[in-house]
Amino acid sequence: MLKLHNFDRSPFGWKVRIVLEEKKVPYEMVVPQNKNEDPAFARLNPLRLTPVLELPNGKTIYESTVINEYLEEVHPKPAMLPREPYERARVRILEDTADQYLYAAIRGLTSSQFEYAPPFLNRRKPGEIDHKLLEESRAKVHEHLARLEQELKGRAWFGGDLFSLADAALAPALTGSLRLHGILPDPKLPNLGAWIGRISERPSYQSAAPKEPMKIREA
Ligand SMILES: N[C@@H](CCC(=O)N[C@@H](CS)C(=O)NCC(=O)O)C(=O)O
Repeated sequence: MLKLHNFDRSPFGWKVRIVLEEKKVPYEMVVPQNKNEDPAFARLNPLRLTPVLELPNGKTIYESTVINEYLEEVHPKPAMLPREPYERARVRILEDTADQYLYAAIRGLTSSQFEYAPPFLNRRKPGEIDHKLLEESRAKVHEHLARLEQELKGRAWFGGDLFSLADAALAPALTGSLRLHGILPDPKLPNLGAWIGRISERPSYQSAAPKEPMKIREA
């Protein structure tokens, strides 16, 4: 059986779990114990990041986007990439937006206001908040959300009629982090609100969601 080395609350692990669940691929969830020091973990992924997909023959695949592309190739049904090349590229651009740009802005939003103490984000004392980073990050997040709202115009999913790799990649940010930060849902972003409603009903999303999500602890 496939093994997925990842953490319950990890957004990148969550993104891969949605694809595994959507494609109904059985897998064993393995939570790393000491990934930064354990040499065995470095053999799974020399970058020491999760998620890592371990194949039954012991070979490993890391980087969530690469893992999901592998799953799409090996388990093509249901398809999570459209057939037409431009539409495939569009889905990949949206996935890349989530991974590289939206998460960077969310990280700024979090670190400027909170100390990371899983399962809590501890709110910093007023004098310790990095207001410059907070405002820059908030502006970037809103810029991305305005664009994503447009991408959903006339579409049920980021992949159009298809629940796509981009939908899986965006789910942890749009339904997890940004909900926690009170940024979504937002009545000014109705397409994103409707998408959140739809994905929340999806069995793959429900099975893949963190069992113990992050919580805010006020100062
Ligand atoms: N580009 C990587 C990012 C993976 C990543 O940042 N993973 C986080 C967990 S969500 C991690 O392992 N963080 C721990 C660390 O940086 O040591 C991917 O898409 O898989």
